[in-house]
Order: sequence, then C-alpha cells, then structure tokens
Amino acid sequence: HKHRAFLLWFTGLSGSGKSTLANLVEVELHKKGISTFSLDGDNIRQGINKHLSFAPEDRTENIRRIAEVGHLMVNAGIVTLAAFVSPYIKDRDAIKTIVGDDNVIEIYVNTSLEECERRDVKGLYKKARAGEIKNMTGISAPYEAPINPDVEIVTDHQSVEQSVQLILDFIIQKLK
Ligand code: GGZ
Repeated sequence: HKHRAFLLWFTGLSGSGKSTLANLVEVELHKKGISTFSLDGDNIRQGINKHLSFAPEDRTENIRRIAEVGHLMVNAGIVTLAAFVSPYIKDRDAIKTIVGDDNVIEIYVNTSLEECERRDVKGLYKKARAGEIKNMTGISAPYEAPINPDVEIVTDHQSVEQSVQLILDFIIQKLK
C-alpha cells in the first residue's frame, strides 16, 4: 500500500554509529514492506562526489548534491536514508530547503568525541592527532550539533535496539 516518502538524515561525528543505525532502521522498514534506498559515504564519496575534499566548501557541495539526489528519490516515492557527518548547521538547513522541511527527518547521532576516538574504526582520529590528516571533524574541524533535531540518539545512554526503536516510533507517527 502507498505511504508517503521522506528523507531520513543521520548526522554525527565519524564513528558515531550513523551508518549502523541507518542500516538497522532500513532492515525494519523492509520488514514493513517499505521500499528504501540508502545514501552513504561508500556510494557517494566514491562515486558522484569522488573529487570533493573535506574542506568546508567541499563538504557544503557534498551535502547539497546528496540532498538533491535525496529529493529525486523522495519524489520517486522512496523512503531514503542518508548518513553523513554533515557538520555545518547551514548545510543541514539547506537540505530542508531543497527537499522540503516536512519531508526531512533529522536524526542526531550524539556519540561523544571521546567514544568515537576510542573506537577509531578507521584510525582517522589517530592520524588527525598526529597531524597526518587535516580537517578532521572533532579534532581540526568543527561539528555544529543540531539544536532541535527530530530525534536525538545519545548512544552512551541508549542501546542500539532502543535507538532503532526510537527512530522507528518517530517514523510511524510521522506516517500516520
Ligand atoms: C571527517 C572524514 C575525514 C575528515 C575522511 N573529517 O567514519 P567514516 O570515515 O566512514 O565517516 C567519515 C566520512 C565522512 O564523510 P561525509 O561525506 O559524511 O562528510 S561530510 O558530511 O562532512 O561531507 C570518515 C571519513 O569520511 N573521513 N576524512 N577529515 N570524516
């Protein structure tokens, strides 16, 4: 049956758990028969945005293009999930302008820098501390936390299961 489409936008530090949560939410949406599409660093930064850096203006362009793609997907009736650091408030505001305020659900994956750095899955924080990479969010580039996100996941206090449920509850209520 038909349902309305929207863009689920996950923002947070590298290693905060954005992709993990987005993937789990996507599985649950599939179980409900909802067709989805995921946009993430792996299919965007290695594809259409492969020549963009992590300098502020390139991040802005990265997010703008993803929002435009998200807009197309949402117009095609597909629930779209996007997991990007998206550290600037003005860039996240622009997403809402492009896609439509009412079609965007902003999810702040609030994991402390300490925890992200402890995980350091890709070794990026270590390299940033050593000065081997520049513009690392949280170390040598800012992360502007959302002031009024639709959903905030404080991963230090919520389990993955609880977090997924919180997001699903918000979506279900929004679908009504
Ligand atoms: C932040 C970086 C950087 C720098 C490489 N700063 O944990 P990851 O690896 O998989 O997620 C991060 C990803 C961030 O790309 P986004 O397109 O989401 O960023 S933005 O929205 O700000 O444009 C991280 C990796 O790329 N990465 N260098 N300097 N993250």
